[in-house]
Amino acid sequence: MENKEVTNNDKIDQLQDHTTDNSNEKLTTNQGLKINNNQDSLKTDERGATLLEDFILREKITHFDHERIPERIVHARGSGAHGVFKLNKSLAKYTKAKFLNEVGKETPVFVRFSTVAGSAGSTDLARDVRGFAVKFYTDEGNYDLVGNNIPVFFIQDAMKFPDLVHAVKPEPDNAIPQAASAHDTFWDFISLMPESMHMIMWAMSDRAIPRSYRMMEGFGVHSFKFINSEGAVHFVKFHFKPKLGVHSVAWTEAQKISGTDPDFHRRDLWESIEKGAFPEWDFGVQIIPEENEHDFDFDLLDPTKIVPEELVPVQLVGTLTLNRNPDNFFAETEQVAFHPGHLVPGIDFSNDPLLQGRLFSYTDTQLSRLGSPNFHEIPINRSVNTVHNNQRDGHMRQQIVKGKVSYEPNSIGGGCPFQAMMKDGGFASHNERVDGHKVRARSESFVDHYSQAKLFFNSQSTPEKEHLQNALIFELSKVTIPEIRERVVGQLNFINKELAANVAEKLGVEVKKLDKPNGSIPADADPSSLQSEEREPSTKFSEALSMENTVKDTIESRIIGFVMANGVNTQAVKSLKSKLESKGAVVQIIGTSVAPVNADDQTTFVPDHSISSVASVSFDALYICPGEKSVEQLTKPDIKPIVAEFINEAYKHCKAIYFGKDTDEIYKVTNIAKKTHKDRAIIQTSGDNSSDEQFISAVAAHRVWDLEKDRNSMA
Ligand code: HDE
Repeated sequence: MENKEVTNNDKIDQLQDHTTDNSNEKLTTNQGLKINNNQDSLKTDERGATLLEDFILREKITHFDHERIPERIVHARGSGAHGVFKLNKSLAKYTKAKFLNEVGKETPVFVRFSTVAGSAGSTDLARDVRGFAVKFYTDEGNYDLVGNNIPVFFIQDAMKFPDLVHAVKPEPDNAIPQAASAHDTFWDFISLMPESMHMIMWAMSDRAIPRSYRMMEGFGVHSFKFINSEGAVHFVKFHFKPKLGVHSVAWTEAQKISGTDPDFHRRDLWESIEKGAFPEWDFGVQIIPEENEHDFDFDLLDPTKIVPEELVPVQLVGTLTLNRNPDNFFAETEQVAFHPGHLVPGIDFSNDPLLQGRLFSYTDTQLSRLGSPNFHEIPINRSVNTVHNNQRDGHMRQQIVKGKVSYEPNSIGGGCPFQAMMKDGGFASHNERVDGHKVRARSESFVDHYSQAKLFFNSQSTPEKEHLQNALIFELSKVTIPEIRERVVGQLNFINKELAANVAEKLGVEVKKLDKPNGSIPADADPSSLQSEEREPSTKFSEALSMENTVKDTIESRIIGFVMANGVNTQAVKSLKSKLESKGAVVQIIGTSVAPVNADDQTTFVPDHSISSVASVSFDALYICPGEKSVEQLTKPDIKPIVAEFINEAYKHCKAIYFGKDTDEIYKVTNIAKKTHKDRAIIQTSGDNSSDEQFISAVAAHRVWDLEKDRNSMA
């Protein structure tokens, strides 16, 4: 017999393969009884009452009535995928976690991305933090890294989490608004919580409206600990950096996408994986020896702080690739249960008080959502390392443990299952010396709330600063209570005076000096001594914080809309299409209807969309295809305004637009014709290679955010 090594991927397939293929099968009840009529209930007569005896109807309806489980209280809206994590550089020096030791080691993963505030059916494009939760199915048990796309958090202590979430969720009296932070209660809370100001800078930046889940960073947020085989401790911060770069959409675009395609991110992830354009991230770590814990002007345990990459560089050590869509959304994406407390030997918690609180919450929430302490037996949650313990029974128990023994120590079962020695992979918490008083208080080292907010703001490019400012104006304009607006402006004033003044002007409030940063001050401290408004960040500027400095040399998986009508020039379409596709871009044809487009030779192109039923927000760039007849069709009076609006909107959203040869008549009907400034992403061609290349690099650069004002002034 062939002796084939069983990989973890094979094990995942076995464990998780509870899939059913219904093809060529007869319909049955849940007891396996074949059903002979699935159309009608059992009645006393054709027109008579239904009989209680109808066990088939009752089974079907009862099951249906219980199809929903409670959605996640936060992060309800999400999408997931399977994949693999590959280690490229050993971290054995720092951690004994086996999946981080052996170069080339591949560990299966399941990743779920999410928004935080909205319900399961809410739009993907809400202005919100994104969850980035990774379950590593390691040989030593499941390790969950339950992070976000923003490296800090709103609050410093778990005690405030329910308050934060209550504040951002729909208001309790009328349940408005859905999936939005732009309302009174959120900003009321924020205005009284200066510790949230660093996170607010991130959440109001374009990071909160990503172009794609595939174009977001991921962060573990808290400091964790690595423990090596000698027991030495290093603090560690986890990072995922997308190979496609970090890109966002414009806020006006996000709002429109929410209407035209609320599943934009879900669809994007699904389709990319289906097409084989597998999303990839570099996995990186920032490592700080335990003895250097206090070397920084912030506290490593404070989750409202980053460790600037200038101080501790990110070492890239692995690759995360998502390569398989779930077979069933509910069974996998909905039932996957993450928990920061799912650890493996070699990784441990720090004393970050937010992380410590999370350690309680996640099991508790699984009990309420999945309804049983046996949630670990659901295929998606199973460990590839088989589970052996004396836990038993409970709702929906799947495992059938043989024998009489369910206690330890025992002699009847030969003492099994045994405790594992550390050398055999037994987990032992880091043996940390603890010496202190029992207090309900916060460390003074947590009290600097503004300096890293300044660092973030100062590190943004001019367009990014403007977007952040506009986001604040948008959000605060929805706040109806003037005092709240004023208090937020007062907080912003501690970060940047110009930002505060600009926001204040648009809100019609004054910049008032707040007496004291409120909120997280130890109860018996003198608040004035803890004010941090004048503190400047020791790192003044960090390149890594600006999306301006992200990857801009790939067009992989960008969606390019080809606008055409009958008579389009086949040769031009085919040539650009193959160039773009050879670089991994996706070309979608936009016709005047979905009827096949007859080109200027015998070719026909089948449109993916009709221009009247799609908006340009669904594309990264446009090609206005050449062809005399096509141009004629697209400028006919009935369709001309639609074409113009379609292109104008792409123009406003700073996208690359390529006008093919002799498409001047279309160009003229757009606002672009009015432009007086130079614009590197508007390409008009004579059809040569250099304009193709110019277009490709404009697409790779994502958007010309620096020209946004010029472009919008043409609207
Ligand atoms: Fe969570 N969080 N969280 N959180 N969180 C949940 O667990 C909680 C926090 C994060 O795709 C819940 O299974 C508390 C920080 C993600 O399934 C719940 C506190 C970060 C996900 C919960 C925090 C996160 C959750 C809801 C403060 C970034 C979605 C459903 C002490 C590092 C995981 C669930 C998925 C989900 C509690 C703070 C990330 C209620 C109490 C900080 C990505 O247990």
